[in-house]
Amino acid sequence: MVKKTLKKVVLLGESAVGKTSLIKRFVHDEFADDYISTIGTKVSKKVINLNVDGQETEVNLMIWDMLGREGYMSTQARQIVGAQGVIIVGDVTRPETMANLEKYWIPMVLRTVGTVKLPFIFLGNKVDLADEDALVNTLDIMSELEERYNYGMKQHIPEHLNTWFLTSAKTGEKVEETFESMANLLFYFDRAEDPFYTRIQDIIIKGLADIGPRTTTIEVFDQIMFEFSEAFGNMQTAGNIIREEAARSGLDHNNPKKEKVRALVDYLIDALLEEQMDEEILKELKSRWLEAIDNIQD
Ligand code: G3D
Ligand code: MG
Repeated sequence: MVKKTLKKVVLLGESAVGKTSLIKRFVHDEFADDYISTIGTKVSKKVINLNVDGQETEVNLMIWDMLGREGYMSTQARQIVGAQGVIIVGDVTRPETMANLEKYWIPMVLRTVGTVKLPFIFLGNKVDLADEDALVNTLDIMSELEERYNYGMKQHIPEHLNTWFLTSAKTGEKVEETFESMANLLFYFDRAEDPFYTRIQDIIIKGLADIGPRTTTIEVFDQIMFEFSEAFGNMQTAGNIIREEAARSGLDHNNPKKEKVRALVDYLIDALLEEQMDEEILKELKSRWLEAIDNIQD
């Protein structure tokens, strides 16, 4: 029997990076130079058939195109709600749009979707126009994004697919592969849990009962996560922030490195500052965390 699933996927990224063109290319297999800039959202549908471990699955993608401009935060956030997959697009000929994948779009998605773990696919579009510099810059960004946000994901999808691509809506390069990869990731995520989030919950539960000195990197990292969650108040949101900031620090939760934990401390303190917490208290908290890191023995 064919299993059927319906999934909402949104395309995000600055205006004119090529979101609408990519969807047109994928859904209708055409590229129109005179296509009118999108106003608001448009939803297109396309079916992808998968066969994973002998199980036939029909993934119905509902693809949301949207108005991509910084500053329309609430409109964008509303449209991300309920999304099961996110494709974040930059234009390789405009480096600032590539930098904004991580600076703007990823944090925005993570804050909007809360505890839900979503598959991300990153695109550098307009590769048909790329020069050498643009390619080098894009490849750098992509390898970092893959490491931070899609670590280990590639092994769950067929070998010819990936979690990032250099695409061209104009020539069609890697457009099909983008959506095929998304369908595969969605299928995988259906069954997966978020190991990082499970760990944070674990720490919160265990942390409540735990006492005694912390001397290894993992113990100190756990302590920081626990105290941050306590200071923050809302455990779920705290967990999201930790996950997001840990990714930004390049911290691998299975094997945390002292220097990455140190970087994380800065981000977490910033997050608490944003919550209007007392600066004196934060100063104390920060120096305690840094001291704990200095005293790590492993
Ligand atoms: P958006 O939906 O992200 O805002 P659009 O972006 O799909 O509207 O594309 C913006 C402009 O970039 C359009 O040009 C479109 O034709 C062009 N474009 C999109 N993708 C590609 C690509 O892969 N290669 C090239 N060469 N151009 C692309 P206009 O001139 O209509 O503004
Ligand atoms: Mg558009």
